Amino acid sequence: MSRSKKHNEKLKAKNQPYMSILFIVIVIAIFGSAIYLIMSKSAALEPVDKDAIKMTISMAGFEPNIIRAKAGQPVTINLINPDNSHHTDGGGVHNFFLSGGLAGVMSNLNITVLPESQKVFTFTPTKPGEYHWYCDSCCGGKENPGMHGTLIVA
Ligand SMILES: [Cu+2]
Repeated sequence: MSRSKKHNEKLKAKNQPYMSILFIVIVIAIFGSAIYLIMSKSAALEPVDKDAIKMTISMAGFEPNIIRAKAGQPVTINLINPDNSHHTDGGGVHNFFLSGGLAGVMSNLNITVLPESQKVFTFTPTKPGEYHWYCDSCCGGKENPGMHGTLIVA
């Protein structure tokens, strides 16, 4: 009996270094995956339309979040979403919602940009004034204070 107990303890001691190595490998795998997910978020997307206003939309909000335009002149925006689909809030999907009529445009602007992609769109505001746009996706959207912007039409 005591001999078998001794034998078991010997085995345990023998396996200890392997368990430590296994533990370290698992820790490295977990941290490696986490770092990969975080880094892949910042993958830079080059705008497809170099003449357009480059605007980034992410969990950090709109950048820039103020646009100046002249009434009657078209505005083209290259909207880039660098967020990946691993975001728990809305799956990295964002959008640009500007209520129609307010800026003199015929209908609502409702441009949805999927994770790690971009969209180019053009509209022509006709009435001078200050207009509000926001993100209307489930990232927090309108309720998220960072997900807003202002269009100033002169
Ligand atoms: Cu959003």
